Amino acid sequence: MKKAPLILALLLCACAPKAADLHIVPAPQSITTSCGSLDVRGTGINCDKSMDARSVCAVQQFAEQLSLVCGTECKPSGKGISFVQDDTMTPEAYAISVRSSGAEVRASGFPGFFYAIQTLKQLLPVQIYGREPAPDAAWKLPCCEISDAPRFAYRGLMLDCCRHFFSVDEIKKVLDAMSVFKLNRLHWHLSEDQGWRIQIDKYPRLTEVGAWRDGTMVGGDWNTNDGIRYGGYYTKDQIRDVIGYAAERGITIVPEIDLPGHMQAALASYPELGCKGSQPQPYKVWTIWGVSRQVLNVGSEKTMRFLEDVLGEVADLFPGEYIHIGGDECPRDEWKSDPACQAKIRELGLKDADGVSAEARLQNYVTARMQSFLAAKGKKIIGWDEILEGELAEGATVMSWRGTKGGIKAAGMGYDVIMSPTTYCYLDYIQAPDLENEPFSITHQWATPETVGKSAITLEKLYGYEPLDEIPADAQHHILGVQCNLWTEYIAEPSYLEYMLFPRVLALSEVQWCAPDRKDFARFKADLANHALPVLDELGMNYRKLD
Ligand code: TNX
Repeated sequence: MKKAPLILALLLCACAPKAADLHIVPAPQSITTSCGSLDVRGTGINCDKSMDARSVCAVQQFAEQLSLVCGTECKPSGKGISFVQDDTMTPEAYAISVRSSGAEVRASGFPGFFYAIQTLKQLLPVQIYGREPAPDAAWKLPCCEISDAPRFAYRGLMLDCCRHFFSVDEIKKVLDAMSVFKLNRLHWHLSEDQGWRIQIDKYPRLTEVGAWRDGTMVGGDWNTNDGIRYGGYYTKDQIRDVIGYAAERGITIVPEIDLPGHMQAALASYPELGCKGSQPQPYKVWTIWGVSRQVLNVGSEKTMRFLEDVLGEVADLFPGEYIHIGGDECPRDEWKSDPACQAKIRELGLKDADGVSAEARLQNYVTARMQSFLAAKGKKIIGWDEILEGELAEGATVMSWRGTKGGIKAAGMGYDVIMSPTTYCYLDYIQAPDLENEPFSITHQWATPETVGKSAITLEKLYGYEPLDEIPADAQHHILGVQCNLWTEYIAEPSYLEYMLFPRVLALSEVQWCAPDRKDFARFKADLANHALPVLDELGMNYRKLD
């Protein structure tokens, strides 16, 4: 007689799916499962009256999508899934409780509700991402309790749309996928030696001239040029469209105007911004890759006005709090012989000292000026870790790319940091230690079959990145988050762009979202195979198949 309850309990346990069978990427903080499921065909989907309009809109879109794929309308009434405002929760946190009698979703605002919806979608058949009715799929949510919140607030991805240009539609496709995996920042690299990509009203030649180059070097050979005029740019209307599209998906765009180096396209447009006298030939939008020695003449007030005008328009256009001002790879040889730069150095009393040149300090001065200019417009700056050389003004955020040292140092000094080291986060690097079979990438330039193993950024390598390694406990709160970068010197086609992004962006999402104890590469790979990769298929995304 006593055995009956035990058998019943065992039966109940046996019918519940294991948490590991639910395949949510990035893995939620906590998830428990129980028996049964909630049929969502034609289910009621309700919003609490105190929810804000954006959240309600996100829920409505979910209801419309579910109605479409189930082939039965989900109504905003009746029993089913209830979205409930819960002000006690942190901004990005959410909780989901699914019982066979109904489901409840709690969050304190848009980000939480949006992420809850992403999780609900991952609990459903992959056709939820499609545009076709699929009435025969199993439209059931498994009974479960999920409570979740991200580890890091800044969960970024950078796209270089300068070396090669990608259409608004392609960017939206990437934003769609980013939102599924709960990334929340797209760092949009918009200016380069090889092309200027953003409309600036006050300087029309930036896009008339600077957006176009006379050909591109072929493969890794610097002595070649394919002779094909190449370029493109985004109008302000297109950019507003992208900003709005991203915002609906919980993503803020961080625009980058890379200064004072990587500016050759701007110099081709407005040669008077350069260091006169040092040019053997007129400036041209660059047709080769690398670090150009032709940089802005920052000794001239005219250049400063140009930068402020450009950043002013950028600040007016992008609603996010951050503007990235680049700062990387700026050779300062031209400044050494330029009279205006040297006069500025004297005027500011800058000296070679403590291993930092007067010219490096001149770059600090430019960074600080842009920072205070943007601060007056309510914006904060992010810069590549070179901005740390010399003295960096308070309030700047450092993006650590040359390994992790810059980030460790900056956090220790009290600066906010976004970790983006080449050693783990460079998606332009080859994905497998196989030079022969992987498509031509930047790694092919320097790696040999013997060394490629070291520089390859495999899915597993990226997955294993621990951003707080070597960060002292009292500085860890300065690590705002993690970002991967996709530089596109050798990436001209959308399908190759996607191949380099995926599935590595999914590994990135767990580095950004999950506490270390929630990470498990074997589980993650199973989640990919069983669910996340079919989701990418449904989104029409190209990706590298698992090994
Ligand atoms: C370094 S990362 C760069 C880029 C290149 C990239 C190639 C950084 C701030 N600068 O300009 O495209 O390497 O991997």
